[in-house]
This record gives sequence, C-alpha cells and structure tokens, in this order.
Amino acid sequence: MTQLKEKLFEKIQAHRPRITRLTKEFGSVIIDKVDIGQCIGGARDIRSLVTDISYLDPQEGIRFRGKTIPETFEALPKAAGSEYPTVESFWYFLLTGEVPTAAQVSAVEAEFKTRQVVPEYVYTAVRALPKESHPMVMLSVGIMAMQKDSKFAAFYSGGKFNKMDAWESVYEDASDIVARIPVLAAFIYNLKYRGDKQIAIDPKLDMGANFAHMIGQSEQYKDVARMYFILHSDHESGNVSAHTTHLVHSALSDPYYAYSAGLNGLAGPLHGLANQEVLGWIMEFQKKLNGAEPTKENVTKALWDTLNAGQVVPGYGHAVLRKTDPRYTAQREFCLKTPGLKDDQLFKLVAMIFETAPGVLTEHGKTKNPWPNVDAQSGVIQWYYGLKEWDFYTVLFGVGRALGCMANITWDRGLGYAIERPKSVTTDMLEKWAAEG
Ligand code: NMX
Ligand code: MLT
Repeated sequence: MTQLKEKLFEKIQAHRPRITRLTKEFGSVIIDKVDIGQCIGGARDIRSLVTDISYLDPQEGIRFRGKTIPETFEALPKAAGSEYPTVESFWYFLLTGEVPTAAQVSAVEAEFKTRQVVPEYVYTAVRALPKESHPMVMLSVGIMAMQKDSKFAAFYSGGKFNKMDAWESVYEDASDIVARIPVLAAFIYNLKYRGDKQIAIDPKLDMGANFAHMIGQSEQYKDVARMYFILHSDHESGNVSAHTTHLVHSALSDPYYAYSAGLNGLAGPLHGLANQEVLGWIMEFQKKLNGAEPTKENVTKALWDTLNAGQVVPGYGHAVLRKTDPRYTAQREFCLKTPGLKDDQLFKLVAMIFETAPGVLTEHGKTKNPWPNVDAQSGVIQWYYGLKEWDFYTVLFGVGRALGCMANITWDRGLGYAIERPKSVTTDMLEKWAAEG
C-alpha cells in the first residue's frame, strides 16, 4: 500500500463509526423539508447529499476540506520555484483532509508517474472519432475506453466482492483517472489543434507542469495549469458533474463509467461549457464593435441584446452562490499580478463586464445571483497564454473536476453509501397537495 492509501484507510476507518452512529441512532432526525417549487425547480437547496471533501457557502464560496481558496493555496507545499502548490499535494489534501509534507507530496508524484501512461487503445478509440467531434466527446470517450482495465469492475466480478474493501479498488481506478486525464487531454489538444503533433510525457515534471509541457506551452503556463486544475476541482456534491458521478457510481458502476457520465453533464452550457460560451460571447461582441473601443455603454447594450434575445449571460449567476465566486476572484487576482495580463485588452473587457453585468442583471430582475462565477474569468487567461481554441476550455475544467469527483466516490465506497434513488411524484399528486394547502 502507498503512504497515501494507508493514510486514507486510517481516515476511512476513523470516519465509519460516525456514519454508522448517525444512521442507527439519528436516522429519523429531520434536517430539511421540501416544497412544490423545489420539486419542480431542480431540487434547489434541498439538503440530501453528504460529502466532506468540500462545502459551498452561498456568501463565502467554496471551502476545500474546511479551507478557503487563499488558505488552501497558502497551506499546501509549493511546486519547486513556484508560488502555487502541485496538483498532487492538493489530491493528497482532498482525499485525506491533511496538509501533506514535502515527502508525502513526492510520494504521490512518484505514484502518479506509475499510473499516468494512457494505453494505446484509448488513443486509437479517440482517433477513430470524426475530427470535428467536440473535445468533450473525445474526453468522455477516452475515459470510457479505459474502462476495460477497471480494477473495481474486476474486483466486483471476481467473486470476492465485499463492501468493506470495495473502496480500495475505487481508489486505484480514481488515482489512475486523475493521473491519466491530463495526458489524455493533452493528446486531444494535439490531435485536434496541432495536427496530431504529440509530445511525450516528461517524467521529471509534476502533473500541472507536465500538462503545460505536453501541449507545447510556456514555463509560465505551468502555474496556470496548477491553479486552474485546483480551482475547478470540486464545488460540493450537488453540481451536475459531481452529482452525476456520484449517482452513477452509486449503482456500483465503476469510476470510468461514472466519470464519463459526469463529463457529459459538465459539457452542458449551463454548467462547464459556460467557459467556452463566455469566450464566444466576447468574440461576438468584439466582432460587432468592428474595431471600436469597448465602453460601458456598448457593453451594457450587448448584455441587454443577449437578455432580450432570451439567452443567459454566460459566466454570471449560480444555483447556490449569492456573491462573486471566489474562484473568479482568485483568477482575477492572478491576472492583476501578472505583468502583461493585467494590461491585456481582453482582460480589461472582462473587467468591464464585471463592472457592468451585475447592474444589468439586477435590473433585468430574473437571476437570484447577478455576480460572476468561475467561468467568467477562466477563458481570458487561457487566451492570453495562447490557448485560443475555446471549445477546449471545458476539457480543462474536466481535468480539474476529476480530482473532486474521484475523491468523492472513493469516500462514497469507503463509507458504503447506498444506491441513490429519490422518489418521484405525479403532477396530479402535486395539484392535490396544492389544493389541500
Ligand atoms: N443570464 C440571464 N438570466 C439568468 C442568468 C444569467 N446569467 N442566470 C439566471 N438567469 C435566469 C434563469 O434562466 C431563470 O430564468 P427563468 O425564470 O426564465 O427560467 C431565472 O434567472 C432564475 O434563475 P436562478 O434561480 O437565478 O438560477 P438557477 O439556479 O436556475 O441557474 C445557472 C443557475 C448557473 C444555471 C444560471 O445562473 C445560468 O444559466 N447562468 C449562465 C450560465 C453559466 O454561467 N453557467 C455556469 C455555472 C458555473 N459552472 O461552471 O457550472
Ligand atoms: C461548479 O463548479 O460545479 C459550478 O459552479 C456549478 C455548481 O456548483 O452548481
């Protein structure tokens, strides 16, 4: 067993009695009630999931294992020569809730090296898709293709399946997925946009740095990749990608089936695809300006044009958050402290949209949250560093989100959570309850 797996086992064993006690002694304690609006309106705010990996407060935003974004970046050991932690140190932290030592991070890095090689048949499967396929289709198919080697599926069908040990093979699959997904993503990038000019893994580099290297990016982009993957990792359990992954895995479908499904949810424009939509919106706006300077007036008009056409303003609003997303703020701060980026025209336009859109959305009066989310700021950074193929941006999100989804389902199995199966009702029933008041 690796050090990380041993530590995780210790944590899972310590946690199990808490879940047993809650279920046995306090199972009937009421923590929420459901109204008709929630039943029709996407189960909004209903407390019906449990995770200890992250928690989203509507005002404060995300905490990973109890730490805010600045606290997380501050606490974790940094990559050599960088202000940012490695993704490997964050993975240790998400899984165990403990800040790793430098030696523990090195052990995870070494473990990832042994896991990160993507089998050739996966590349063959992705190459067989039409080149015009969306890169999210390629990513989802690539993950699905790897299912053949699932250790969890082998454990289940091997005749010795038992609930107590099942987490171990989920951990194996989850770690393989996390280590391999940036390599698969880099392959897709090179296949689609660089004429299939592939770059080999550099075994000396940490995960974020190796991704930068594999897509032919600059030294500075290594920190962009580390920051991006960590920021996009997890947003408690109710978001579409995390929830889908959890739901599918709850049927004991293995992590490959589960995460491929999660990615398919992430590919929706109201979820992860919004970062692609933001860049598309900005480019369309610039085209209409036809060389004129962006001003508050023409930004306001473009926002109203979008709203009046019955569309949403991408990158704004949130199902839980009621303030500016701290992931937006973390990326904005990255822009402000990066020479060149802070004076970049596109960054200035994004900043102007930030000044304008909340007022317009408030006046429009529909959204419960007029403030920007993570997607409003992420694309401009990618664009600045030359990653201009914006239909790839959701793939970057998918690489980061693997960390949270895989940590969550490893714990799901560790704690033996049940198959998820909420109850549905009919419209007749709702009308009857409505009439009864
Ligand atoms: N622009 C215009 N209208 C909006 C927006 C927006 N950005 N956000 C919400 N609304 C509308 C929404 O469509 C709904 O209208 P209707 O009553 O006609 O159906 C109304 O405001 C109430 O919606 P909310 O309760 O505020 O939002 P909800 O929880 O249903 O949806 C989002 C949350 C994130 C789906 C929604 O805010 C949205 O569509 N935002 C734009 C897309 C986006 O940025 N998604 C990315 C989210 C973060 N991520 O990475 O996943
Ligand atoms: C996410 O990161 O998953 C999004 O902000 C959407 C959500 O939390 O619902």
